[in-house]
Amino acid sequence: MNTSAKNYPLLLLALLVTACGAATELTEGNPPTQGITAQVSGNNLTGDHGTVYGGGAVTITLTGPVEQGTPVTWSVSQGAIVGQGLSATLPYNDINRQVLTGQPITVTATVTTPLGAVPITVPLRVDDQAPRANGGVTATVPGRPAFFIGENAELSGTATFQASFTDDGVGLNPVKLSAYLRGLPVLGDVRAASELPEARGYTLRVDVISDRLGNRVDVPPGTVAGPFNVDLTAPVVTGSAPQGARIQDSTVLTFTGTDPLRADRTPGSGGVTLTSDQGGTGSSNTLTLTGAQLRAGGASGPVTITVTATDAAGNSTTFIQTVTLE
Ligand SMILES: [Ca+2]
Ligand SMILES: [Ca+2]
Repeated sequence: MNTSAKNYPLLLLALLVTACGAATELTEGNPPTQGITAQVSGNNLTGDHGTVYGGGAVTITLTGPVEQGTPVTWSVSQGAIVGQGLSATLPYNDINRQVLTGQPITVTATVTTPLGAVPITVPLRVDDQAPRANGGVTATVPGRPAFFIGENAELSGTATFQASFTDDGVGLNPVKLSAYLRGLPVLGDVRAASELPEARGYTLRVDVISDRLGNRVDVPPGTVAGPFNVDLTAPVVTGSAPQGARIQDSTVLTFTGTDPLRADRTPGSGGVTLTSDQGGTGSSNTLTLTGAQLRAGGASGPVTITVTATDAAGNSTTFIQTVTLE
């Protein structure tokens, strides 16, 4: 990026218009600084908002008809600058990481010439700020808002993972989550519970959170979510009566839901709840339904009962029972 001293009157005019709200006539007799340019170097990206520097020190050097040893005073509209002769550096330090990001800044080199002090201004955009945590690591299940993955959370295959960070400057690099099982890596860049084998005791870790200029969040190594469990298998339902059984008012139909072992041979998430389209009385992992309850609901003769069983992770299955109410 080059900013010629030729632009100085225009820049000053613009500054005066901004500052005073009115144009002020420039006087004649500008010092002969034409040809002095400022060269900016450092890590940078060019996008919609022009070139943005950052993620490391930025150096500004005056070139052109200006001699080594010429006195130059350096300043910056905010943050810190270290100037030495014809060159200055915006250091990548704590202060600059906090204040340089977000709005254009101006570096000014005031060159002392025999005819007076001449400022060379260099407008710059800098992003030295790392992304911010904005909700952390959450899971989402369709139909539910995102939730933090609490200890021993039971997740079905419909759960997806998100790491929520925002960047005030050039934008994020994708944040990748890695799944670990009992301390060992299982899958990098995991997006959904369905990508993981069914098991208990997963954790999620994040490797690097950085923006596109390389400003990094200092994430200590280790767990960012969990431990949580993945349960991909719906409960199994059994009924106490054979299909097509003839029943009376006094008959009690009992439906029982059991959650199979996971693939890693640990118990399923359990907590099975049962409901039916014909009502009934649920308790723990059973549902009871009497002939009298069916009749009270308007049933008579052949009846089809649809029982739904759901485990703690949200996996559900349906079971159809046919009976004839006598
Ligand atoms: Ca940034
Ligand atoms: Ca299950």
